[in-house]
Amino acid sequence: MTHPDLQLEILDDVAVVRLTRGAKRNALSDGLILALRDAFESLPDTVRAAVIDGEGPHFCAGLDLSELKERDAGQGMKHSRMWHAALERVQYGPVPVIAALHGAVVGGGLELASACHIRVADASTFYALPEGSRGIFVGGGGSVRIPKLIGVARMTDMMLTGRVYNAEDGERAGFAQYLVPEGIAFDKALELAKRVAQNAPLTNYALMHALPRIAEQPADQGFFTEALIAGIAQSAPEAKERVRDFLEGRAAKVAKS
Ligand code: 1HE
Repeated sequence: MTHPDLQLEILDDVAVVRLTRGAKRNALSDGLILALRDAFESLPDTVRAAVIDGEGPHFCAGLDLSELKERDAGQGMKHSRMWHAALERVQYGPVPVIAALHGAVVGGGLELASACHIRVADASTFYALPEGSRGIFVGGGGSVRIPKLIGVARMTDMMLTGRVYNAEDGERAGFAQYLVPEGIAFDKALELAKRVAQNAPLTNYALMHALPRIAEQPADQGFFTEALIAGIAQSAPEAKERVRDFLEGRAAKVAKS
């Protein structure tokens, strides 16, 4: 993966994937979207968690509007499917991904953030879906993923009225799981990624690949799938070792935060 607007850095078992197109507010060109897909397809086997970050004052301004040229319906559909394929690699790739958010998280930038597993926002973050006022629609999976975070009603309002959520209101609405002071979203995301990287790989895999599917299933099927995954996870040697470590006093207790 080499693209001038994407940087991949490996810090032990954590990959840091950084959008480096700050001058254009990290607007996502087709080339950059494909590079993101490639980056998550070819992470080294040693990587156990990833952080996505954006250079400059904003996380991401969404679709590169300068590329929004005349497309017919079929080309528009294929373009959207290209985004789907790339963000699917983020959500259902090899490792949990933590987004470090600051400044604008808008349009396709919010779609990218919503494909990640954990979102850490700093106090400068704001969220919007300007597609509504640009005469277009979300095309990067936003209509599937964003309502799961904030609900259909809030997303409808954002697109109809151009409403912008600030960092605090955004956290309350469900965009981000963590809200931190300005300037430290990356540090917090990296700290969380290091923690996530210590989990048993099968637990992380189940959380990424099984949980969202179970949550979509009717309860009866969900309970059954859960039982299958629970059985598989607890049978792994690493799970047995971790439980033994706790019972023999070698593992940390759960502590109040
Ligand atoms: C861009 C883009 C972009 C900035 N495509 N070039 N997204 C939007 O509708 C958001 C559009 N952007 C903005 O509202 C603002 O740029 C920001 C709030 C993100 C940042 O404002 P600011 O004042 O810090 O920066 P700026 O001066 O507006 O932009 C700096 C440069 O970045 C400028 O280029 P320059 O050559 O004049 O320096 C901008 O043109 C450029 N730039 N955003 C292209 N998005 C799968 S479908 C997804 C559909 C969508 O994502 S639609 C929503 C698109």
